[in-house]
Amino acid sequence: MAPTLALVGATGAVGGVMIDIMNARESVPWGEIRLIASPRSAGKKMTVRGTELTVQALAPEVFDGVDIAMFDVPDEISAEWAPIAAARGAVAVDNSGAFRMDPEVPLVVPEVNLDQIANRPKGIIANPNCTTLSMMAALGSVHREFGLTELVVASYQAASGAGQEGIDRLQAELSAIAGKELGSVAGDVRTELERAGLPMADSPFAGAPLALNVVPWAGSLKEDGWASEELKVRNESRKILGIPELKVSATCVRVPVVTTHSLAVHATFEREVSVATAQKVFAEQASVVLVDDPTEGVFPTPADVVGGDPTYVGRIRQALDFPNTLDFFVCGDNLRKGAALNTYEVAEELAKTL
Ligand code: 11C
Repeated sequence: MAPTLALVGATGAVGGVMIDIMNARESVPWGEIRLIASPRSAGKKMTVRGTELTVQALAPEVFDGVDIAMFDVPDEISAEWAPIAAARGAVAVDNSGAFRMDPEVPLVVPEVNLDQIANRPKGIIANPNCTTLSMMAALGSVHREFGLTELVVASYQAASGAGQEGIDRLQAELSAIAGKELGSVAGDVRTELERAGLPMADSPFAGAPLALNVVPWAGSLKEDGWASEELKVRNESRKILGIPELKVSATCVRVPVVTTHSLAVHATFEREVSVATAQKVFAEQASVVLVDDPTEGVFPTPADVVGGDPTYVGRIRQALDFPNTLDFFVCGDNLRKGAALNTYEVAEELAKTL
């Protein structure tokens, strides 16, 4: 019998992308599809693959008969409800941070460690953070070729990483400053936004303007001045790649881009590297698109790749002063491969095993 799929968080930004992905698939393996959300959204009608479905309120019974439940909800909701779904017989594929570092929960990127989906004693599989995910298909492919030992990354993260609130805030800031001559005097953007009724205290971006700016902060404050996003990149990269001692240092930065995270990657390997081999490896990875022709000014940018499924890689260079080291730039849509698509790909792979 075709498996039953539940989508928990169906009315959120990532839930909407999951529905778009299902609608765009030539075929899906599902029999029944159930849409689930908070009681506030229950009763809402949404169309999936031509059928109008009514959103159901999150409750234990909605998981009865469900084979796979994709979750895109806040950490505390997943922490409570993914185990309930699993106890009712579903495999939960969870996009929150609640279970990612649990040793009994695999953290899966199909291009890198698909074999891990079978290893799920809690009936839960975790989906990585969108920043980690945005580079992982590309990084995994060069790791297989050269053997990764050290990773230094700087992220350029889009506003939608902070959800619909992040998108709305960036759009409001851009509207408030449009056509004004700002950005040449310290503090003028901040003052103009406050004047326009956009107090910094209300911003999801660490109390700094995002328009005409970059903000060297993403997530919450952790020990010794690290931001949670930076520690997620370190811990999750180690777990996905299966290199527990991997040396990682990350700096996460928010930029005024609506959707698509970018990362500047400085990766050191056990074996000798070459740009030509790296380009070949990237080109051969099905979910990576090589966009790398410096003579023609060709490289990936968020504005050019947003809405796409692949990870786009360019600016590939052999680091001049660091042996066995590559520098490259990746862009990936943080709502698609960075969240909804990877979760859905894991669900599709699971469906083949049921
Ligand atoms: C951001 N990467 O850009 C975050 C959003 O752990 O799933 C995703 C947070 C997470 O703000």
